[in-house]
Amino acid sequence: MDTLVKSINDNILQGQHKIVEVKTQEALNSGIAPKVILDEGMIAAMAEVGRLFEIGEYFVPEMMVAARAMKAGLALLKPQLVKANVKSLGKVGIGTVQGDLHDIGKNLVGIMLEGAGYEILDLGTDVSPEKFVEAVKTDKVDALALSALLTTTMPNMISTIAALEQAGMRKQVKVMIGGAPITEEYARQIGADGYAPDASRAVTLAKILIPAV
Ligand code: B1M
Repeated sequence: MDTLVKSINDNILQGQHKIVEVKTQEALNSGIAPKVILDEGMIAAMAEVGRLFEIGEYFVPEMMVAARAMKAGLALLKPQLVKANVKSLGKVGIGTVQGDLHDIGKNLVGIMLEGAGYEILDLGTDVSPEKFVEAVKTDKVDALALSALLTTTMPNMISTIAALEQAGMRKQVKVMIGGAPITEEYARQIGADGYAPDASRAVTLAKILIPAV
């Protein structure tokens, strides 16, 4: 691994957001591909944070500072990942489901979709089924992208789909889902239109689900 990329990875693990910012800028200036910085420097570091949390070496405060450090670096990568697109390919409402506060993956999916030419309505985290329904009614989104990182909040994807059905809006919106505990099988089970395991495959899925106009 490149030493700058390794330094980004190490400093995310240590929650050093200012150093992550500096090293990310240096890595970009030295011509390292944004995708390498993202995958090897940032996403790999967050996976390690999760592992350390699981074995009891990290606790919630360490996860929080690591997340802040990743966000600081991601903000610098965003302009490189999002290229200006003149015509919108469609509008996607994106949010983390009710009860769930994890937003890094959701933000990354939003950035990649935006980069691919979709208009993004970011509904934030802890989004209630009613708020998702409102986005379809009022903001006329073509698709909803639901994110869940906790096994305990996955069922809120079911509640969201049920709320869309109850409001008579299920047929007019595509529902795509993702997040670490989500699987293709789960998407099928709950009647979602599709599942994407990561941000770039969320773009591929959006292209399939949202017909080009
Ligand atoms: Co949380 N947390 N956390 N946490 N946290 C996990 C998810 C956990 C797996 C850690 C672990 O035990 N190894 C575990 C969940 C266990 C489980 O449910 N089975 C866990 C836990 C337990 C908790 C708390 C309950 C801890 C506590 O309080 N005791 C608590 C819950 C709070 C809540 O939400 N109500 C909690 C809190 C937090 C922090 C606030 C401290 C912080 C989040 C900060 C933030 O997001 N602003 C945090 C963090 C940082 C993590 C880990 C370490 C990293 C998550 C992350 O950002 N990954 C995480 C461990 C892990 O995931 N390995 C963990 C990087 C990100 C780029 O990946 O989010 O997977 P990810 O997104 C990917 C794909 O999943 C996909 O694309 C993204 C990019 O490729 N994707 C989609 C995501 N959404 C999509 C939507 C789509 C498509 C693809 O739509 C189409």
